[in-house]
Amino acid sequence: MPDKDYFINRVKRITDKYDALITRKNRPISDDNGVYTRYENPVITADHAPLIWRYDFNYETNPFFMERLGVNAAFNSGAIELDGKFYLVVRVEGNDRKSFFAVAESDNGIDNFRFWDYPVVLPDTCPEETNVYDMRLTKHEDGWIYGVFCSESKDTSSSDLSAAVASAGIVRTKDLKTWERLPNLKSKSPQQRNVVLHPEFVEGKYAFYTRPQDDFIETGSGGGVCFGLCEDIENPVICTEEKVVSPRIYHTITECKNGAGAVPIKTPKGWIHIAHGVRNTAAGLRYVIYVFATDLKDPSKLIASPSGVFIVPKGEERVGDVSNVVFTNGAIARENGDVYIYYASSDTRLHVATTTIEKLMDYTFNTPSDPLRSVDCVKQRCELIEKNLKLLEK
Ligand code: M1P
Repeated sequence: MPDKDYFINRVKRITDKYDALITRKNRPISDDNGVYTRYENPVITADHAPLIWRYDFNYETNPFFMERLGVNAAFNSGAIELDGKFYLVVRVEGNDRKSFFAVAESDNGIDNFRFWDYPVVLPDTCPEETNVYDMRLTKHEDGWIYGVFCSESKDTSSSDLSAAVASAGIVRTKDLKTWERLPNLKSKSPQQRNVVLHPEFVEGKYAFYTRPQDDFIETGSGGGVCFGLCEDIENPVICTEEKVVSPRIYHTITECKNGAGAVPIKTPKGWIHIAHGVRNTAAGLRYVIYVFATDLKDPSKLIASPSGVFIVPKGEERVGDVSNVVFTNGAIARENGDVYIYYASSDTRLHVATTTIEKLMDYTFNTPSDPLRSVDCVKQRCELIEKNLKLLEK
C-alpha cells in the first residue's frame, strides 16, 4: 500500500489539472465563412466530468487514487438559457458504455462550463430501457421545460444480440433539478430517434419533429425529418400523418438519413432548424450539420433550404469514438440576437459555434438551394463568377 504522501500528491496533481481545465479561457478562431465563429477548445470533454464522479477520495479504500468509474465521452447536449445563464444537458458516456444526462452551466456559454455535483436522476418508469441519450430541451409555451431524448431498449424479438429499439422518451421540469417522466411518444413508425418538441402549440396541439425509422440504425422507408401533432402530452401519441418536412434526397448530404437537431429558432422570416444529415462513404457514415427553415404559422412547411453543409468536422474534430461526425441537439438564441450552437464532434466532445440571428437568417434565406445535378451546380457557380467578375472589373 503506498504511503499517504503518495495519495495526497496524486490528489493535488489531479485536482490542479482539473481546475486548470475548467477555468481555461476559450478563444475564437477565425472562420472565413462569415457565418459563424468556431472556438479553439471544446466546451465540454470527458475530462470535465467532476473528479468526485470518477475517483474514490478515501485513502483507505483507494490508496493509489485510481479512477474507479471512468467517463469515456461527453458530447451531444441539449441547451437552454435560464435567467441569463447557459445550461447544457450533456450526454455523458461512462466507461461502461451507458449514457446518462448531466447539467453543466456557464456564465458566458463559451468556456468555464461546470457540471453540477450529481447527474440527472430520471424516474425509473421504463424497466426495459437500457440506454438514454441526446436530450433536446424545449422551453414550451405551456410553461414547462421538456426534454425529449432517445430511449433505447434491447430488441427481444430478434436473435441478434445487438438488435435494439429506439423510441422518444419525454421528461419535463421547471428547474432542471426535478424531472417528471411522461410516457414515451407513440407513432406509427416502429422506431424513432432525434425527436424534437416544437416550442409553441400548433393548431392548439403539441407539435413534434420526428424521424421515423424502420430499424435501429437504418431509417429505411423513413423519408426524413417529419412533423406530427399530439393532443395530450401526458398521453403522447402522434395523431396526424407524419408529414416529411426536410426530406432525404439522393446524392445530397441527407441521402442516407437526417434528423432534427436543436429546437427550431424563431426569426421574423421563419423557424430556423439546425439539423444533421448523413451520407455513406467508403470510410463509413459521414455526419454533417445543415440548416433549413419552416413557415412561422405552419412549421411543417419548408420555406428555405440552403445548399449543402453548415458545419463539417474539421481537424481534430474528425477523429473520435465515431469518427467523421458532427452532431447538434442544442442551440441558444438570446434576446440580443446572439446564437450559440452546441455541436459535438465524433461522438467524443462538445464544441460551440457562435453567430447571430441576423447572420443565420442571411445564410438561411440567401444561400442558394442545391440544384441536385453537377451540370446545374456548375451553372449556379458560373452565374456567381460572372456577377463577381463584372463587379471586380469596374
Ligand atoms: O454516431 C453518430 C450519431 O448517431 C445517431 O444519429 P442518427 O440516429 O441520425 O444515426 C445518434 O445516436 C447520435 O447520438 C450519434 O451522435
